[in-house]
Amino acid sequence: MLHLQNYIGGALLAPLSGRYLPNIEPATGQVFSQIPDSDATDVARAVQAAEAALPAWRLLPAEDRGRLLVRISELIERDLERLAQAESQDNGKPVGLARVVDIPRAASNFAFFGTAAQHFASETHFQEGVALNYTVRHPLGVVGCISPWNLPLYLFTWKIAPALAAGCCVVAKPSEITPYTAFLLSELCIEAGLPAGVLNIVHGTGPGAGQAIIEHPAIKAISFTGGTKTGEHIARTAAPMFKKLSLELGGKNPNLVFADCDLREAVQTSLRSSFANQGQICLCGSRIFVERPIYEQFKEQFLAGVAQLTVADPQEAGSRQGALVSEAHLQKVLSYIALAHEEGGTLLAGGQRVRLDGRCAEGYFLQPTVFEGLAPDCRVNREEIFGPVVTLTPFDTEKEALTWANGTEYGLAATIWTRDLNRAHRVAHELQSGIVWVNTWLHRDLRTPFGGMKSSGVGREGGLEALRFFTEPQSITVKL
Ligand code: TXE
Repeated sequence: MLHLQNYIGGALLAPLSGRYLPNIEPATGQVFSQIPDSDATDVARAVQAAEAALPAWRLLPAEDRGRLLVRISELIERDLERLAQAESQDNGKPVGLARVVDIPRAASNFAFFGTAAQHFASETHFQEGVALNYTVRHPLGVVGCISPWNLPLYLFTWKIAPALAAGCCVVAKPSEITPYTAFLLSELCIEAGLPAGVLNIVHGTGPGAGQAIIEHPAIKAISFTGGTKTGEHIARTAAPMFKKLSLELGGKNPNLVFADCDLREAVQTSLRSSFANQGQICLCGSRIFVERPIYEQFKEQFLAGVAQLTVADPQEAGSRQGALVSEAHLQKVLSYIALAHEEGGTLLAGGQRVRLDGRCAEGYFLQPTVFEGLAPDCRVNREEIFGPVVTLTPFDTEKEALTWANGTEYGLAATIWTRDLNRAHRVAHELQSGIVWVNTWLHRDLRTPFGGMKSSGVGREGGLEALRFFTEPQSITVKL
């Protein structure tokens, strides 16, 4: 059986304890690899390697640093098919999705920040004949990157690439539920000639390896994406040590469909924003509010689309819905379906676990599920489910839609469907969301600031924001 290894000091290493954890393929429910169950001793080794690599890495010209990152991007593109297969096997997502979203985006992350490294300059200003002020942005040093299981390589590289571009050395931990592509990335980094210790990848659990990263005194910053509860715990641990924190947490995103929208487009995109990656994307729009005059029409067309979403083996070309990531997560989502019934919802589609034949007989499949008739402030409409479950609710006024849209503790992303330009701007401005899409969804430009308001997180990733996060400004004043 495949045994993944840690990537520390440029080498692939077994965990010091010799302990491994089973890694399950969600589509089959079977163990397909073993991953290092690393602990604080492995993390300490990784930090030591990163500290040793830091003096040379931070002084390497940005052009050379950038070239190495672009080389990694090219190797990801070369191995796209192999990485897509690995991502699908490890996560349960349709391989077709990994091929067009996850892996190309991982390559873009390295290419984007590899080139950005050369364009990141700091400010200077002349103080009216008395002084010259300039700002130096020092790399923070050794930083920690911790990522989740839903978009494994995509989100892992979204943190690592800017940290490296900024001149930091990294100790990173992928989710223990989906570690495979992070391991394949370590092989590509060796092939690309990334200097030893610049990037270290330590596999293991949150309480084991993750906790050791957030507690380590030499790690100056933590960039984390994951659950809101874990984010709270990380903030409580790291803030008293004055570590810089970037936290990308949960969402309960509203999708506002106004009567004047392009209905066909709104329905088609809402199917994606509801069910892509089995609804396991923090940006998915799980609360769909539809203006009453088109409510029935939207519902009919939406349900017709849901009926076309074939739940199948993620390796099959026609699979539109793969497996959920784990049995535990499937049970969590099923508990919300039970709650939706208790809270008085009417089931319009799905609601049941799917048992497939053959190799997927033990897989974690669920029908795409739609409810209506739930109060906007009920638990199902306030708490993050993170699965293929959405609610439909009619609204009568813009004000009502906005009140409901903003009525959760989260504030990550929102979508507006309308042809009225004034309304689009007005509503976007009133939404308590870090990201607003008008007549589109998951339209990403890596230069834009990415992140949430309220309990959806702290800080922004993307573009120059990420490079600023991984650097510390120093102001120098020269008297004339
Ligand atoms: O995430 P965790 P889980 C949401 C979603 C999901 C819920 C829980 O609602 O149902 O979170 O998912 C590491 N110190 N999202 O439990 O635990 C962990 O090992 C340091 C939304 O799987 O937050 C993994 O690498 N690290 C989300 C990472 O944190 C710790 C994506 C995320 O895992 C740690 C995923 C600790 N003490 C889930 N404990 C999004 N915003 O996209 C855990 N980890």
